[in-house]
Amino acid sequence: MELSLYGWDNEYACALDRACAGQAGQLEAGRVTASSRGWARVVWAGGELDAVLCGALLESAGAARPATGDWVAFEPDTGRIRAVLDRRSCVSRKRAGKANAEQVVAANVDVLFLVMGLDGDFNPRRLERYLLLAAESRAEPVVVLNKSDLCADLMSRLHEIDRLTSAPVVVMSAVATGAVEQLHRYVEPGHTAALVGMSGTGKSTIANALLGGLLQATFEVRAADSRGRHTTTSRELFLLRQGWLLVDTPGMRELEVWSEGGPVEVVFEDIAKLASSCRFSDCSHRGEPDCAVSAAVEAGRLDAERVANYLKLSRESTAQQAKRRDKLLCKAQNRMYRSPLRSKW
Ligand SMILES: Nc1nc2c(ncn2[C@@H]2O[C@H](COP(=O)(O)OP(=O)(O)OP(=O)(O)O)[C@@H](O)[C@H]2O)c(=O)[nH]1
Ligand SMILES: [Mg+2]
Ligand SMILES: [Zn+2]
Repeated sequence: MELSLYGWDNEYACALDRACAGQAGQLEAGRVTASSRGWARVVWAGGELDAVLCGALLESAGAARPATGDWVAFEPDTGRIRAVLDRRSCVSRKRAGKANAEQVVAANVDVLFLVMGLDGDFNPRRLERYLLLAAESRAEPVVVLNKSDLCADLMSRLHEIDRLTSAPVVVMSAVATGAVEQLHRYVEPGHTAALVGMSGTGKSTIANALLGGLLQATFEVRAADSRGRHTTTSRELFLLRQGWLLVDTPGMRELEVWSEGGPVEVVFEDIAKLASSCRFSDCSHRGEPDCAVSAAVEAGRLDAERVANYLKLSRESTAQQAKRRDKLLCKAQNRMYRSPLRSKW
């Protein structure tokens, strides 16, 4: 298997060198095409294998484990994964439920197709959330408005989306012959794209149309060498005939972005710009005097719902970071408490 087909380049080769430093024996590099709790399917120079996590990697939590799209260093003779190579980008969400934990949707993604239906699924506020997911991931977003055949007021919806992002917007009906071909222009050969969006927006329909006859062929190969529990995988990386790689992901019921902070202002650049002219630097844009954001809403230049969503996503991001800081502080305190130095104090 030629690894460059899967996106291998010099930067990853350097990452492999770093990962190999101090490791006994020869490690090989491979890319994860599917993964589950204790194993990962890996393509490498020697073909494809089901590799296993071991040691610290097996005990590590969520984000440290290999995810679909990751490059890993593994022992070819035992199939043990020793390290996950530094990620170039990482699409992450907050794990559903109460725990403040990161869940990696896909790693090393260059282009993120944000798929939204033009039917009842259409929701600009949700798209803002997905744009934040993209900004946090370091992948380039492309908005895919699917099911155009089910939409009566296409122009007004397009206008609404154009106002909230400068990302490219593709309109299509994935069930129409050849419609998905327009996606090829957004991804270079050797680059990786992922489809994300709510359940039922047509991600797998798009993936199948892109894969064409190849999906069936790929499936047959996998069926021949898969063993029971490994067959049902949630996220898989496919190599397309056009030379780029595609990850189809399961629809998300709820999406809370795993946020590092800054990108909220990137996604809501218009509001952030206005906010810099508010009288108070810590203006909450909720009725303070000389608030430039409220003034823009009153003048009809800015959508009040967009402002509300900006405030909501900012709050979520701040709360997440505070929880993470508390956790780190708590860990540091525990370490100090257990430290032998403490007895000397
Ligand atoms: N009318 C119409 N139906 C579509 C279009 N794209 C997909 N569908 C249909 O929408 C339904 C859901 O499509 P899927 O591709 O399974 O959706 P998904 O996003 O993969 O859903 P999850 O896997 O649950 O996240 C299927 O019945 C598709 O045939 C489209 O452009 N127009
Ligand atoms: Mg699907
Ligand atoms: Zn303000």
